[in-house]
Amino acid sequence: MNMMYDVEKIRADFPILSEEIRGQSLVFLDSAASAQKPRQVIDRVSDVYETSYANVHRGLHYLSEHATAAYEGAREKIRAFINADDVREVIYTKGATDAINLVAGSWGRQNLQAGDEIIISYAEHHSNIVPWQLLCEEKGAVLKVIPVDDEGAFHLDDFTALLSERTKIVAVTHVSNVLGTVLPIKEMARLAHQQGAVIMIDGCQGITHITIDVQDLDCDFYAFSGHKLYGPSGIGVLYGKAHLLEAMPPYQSGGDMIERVTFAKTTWAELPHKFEAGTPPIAQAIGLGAAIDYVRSIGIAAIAAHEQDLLNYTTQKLSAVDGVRLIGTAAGKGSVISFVMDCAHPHDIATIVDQTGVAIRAGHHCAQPLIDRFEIPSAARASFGMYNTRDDADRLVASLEKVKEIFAR
Ligand code: 7TS
Repeated sequence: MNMMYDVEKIRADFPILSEEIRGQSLVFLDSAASAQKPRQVIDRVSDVYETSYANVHRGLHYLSEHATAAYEGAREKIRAFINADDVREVIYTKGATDAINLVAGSWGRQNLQAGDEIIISYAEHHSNIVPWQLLCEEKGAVLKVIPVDDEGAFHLDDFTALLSERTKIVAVTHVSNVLGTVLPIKEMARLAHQQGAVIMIDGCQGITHITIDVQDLDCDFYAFSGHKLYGPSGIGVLYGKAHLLEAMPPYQSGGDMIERVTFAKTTWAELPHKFEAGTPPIAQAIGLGAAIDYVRSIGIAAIAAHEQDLLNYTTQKLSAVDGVRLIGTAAGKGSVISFVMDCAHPHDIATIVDQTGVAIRAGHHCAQPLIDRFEIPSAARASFGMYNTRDDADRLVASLEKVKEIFAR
């Protein structure tokens, strides 16, 4: 354990962690679905509404100028956080799903033709499968899927075998939300570019545990949601290389994304506004800026090291529980643990551990093809955030013993 990492101090920043759930202290092991929020984010959002709220980019009055500065200031924080070259490359979206749909709906519609190929991986969330399927249907393009082995690992030669001169875009997750597997995206970007394809990374589970440098990765697009990064829901980000975004048509249209409208012809606003039609999630964007400040004050590397410790500890403990099978054991994996038990369905597991105040996720995790691949009905999943402790892991393991007792009866 890292002695410098003061998890109790961090926990004190998250008001919900002192709530009692079913009469017991909360053990929150579902941060991969959505993370809890620190006081610093909650306060920043209320502060916007209490002292400085107005619509952005429109008004010439004090409050609007103030809100615009904070909203655009948050964009700069995001730029620095992912080391984008230019703040115009940071597009606010509703979330990762919205960001991926933007790439498919704008770049995809513009650049794909019948017979072209899109490569995804077996471990994609539905939000990085279905938009590409719809695009394939519309364009007569073909979806190719990188296989995964029984440990949950991906192999670069399987990827290169799928790459061809017909590949137009590679759209893969950075980290699997079910297996925890980290994909070698920097190498994949290099290989995709060699074939003249672009690469989009679904960074939902990467941004929270890995220091992201989009220039070093040389990815063309990187998408993530604010709510998994300890920020508000309803806000997300699409990073895109400026020259690609500049050449892309608008995705949605309306106010704020125009330069000049006449009934005869309309021209578009400059980046990033071209892709931000309508009144945006103002307080949410500012809240995401506060979340990034908070995360940076602790440090992604320190958070990741803490979570790795929990992952190793919990993996060891869970492996020792009779009848537990772990799903996803690839080397270097991130801090989610999916599992099934001989004695109980994952939904029953989640319901019973919930009775003891322990929140885990169960189901297909919006990754049905992956669940089918492992020939399981669904999976239970514990996922860690910066505020979890070994004690949380012990509470989970103790609850699983209870599951066994109940189903052994
Ligand atoms: N991509 C990945 C890898 C995800 O884990 C998720 C959400 C999404 C995309 C979609 O994000 P959204 O914010 O646009 O909805 N993952 C999960 C999960 O694992 N459990 O609940 C949601």
